[in-house]
Amino acid sequence: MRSGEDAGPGRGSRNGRGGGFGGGQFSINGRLMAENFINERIDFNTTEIWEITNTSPMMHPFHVHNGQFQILDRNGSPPPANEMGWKDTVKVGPSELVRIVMRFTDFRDEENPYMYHCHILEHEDRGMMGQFVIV
Ligand SMILES: [Cu+2]
Repeated sequence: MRSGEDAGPGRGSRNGRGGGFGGGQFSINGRLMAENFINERIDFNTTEIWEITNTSPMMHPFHVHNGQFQILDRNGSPPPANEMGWKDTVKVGPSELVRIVMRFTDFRDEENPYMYHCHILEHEDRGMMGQFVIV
């Protein structure tokens, strides 16, 4: 997914570089969860495609709040039948690249963020989580 470079709270960039799980800690896009940092600002009602890569040696189930998505492809191949429906979580295995597509059509709010995170409790507790606002 797009990276949130450390340009200060609410200034997460959208440049698409350096993304993914891993990096030696339980980080996403090189960052641990920080309560005062908005990782992404997403335009209301536009189509989003997020690229989720996993550079760690373990699987991470990536979960997004405030919407559902569809899986475009997994390592460039179409998803299997059981992954073709609407999802709010997708497994991303080691060295995998998964692309998801979604639109955020509800609850536009510049102040109150939603979360995306690994759905393994021990991982999210160690910082594998980020915040986004719909603007
Ligand atoms: Cu995880």
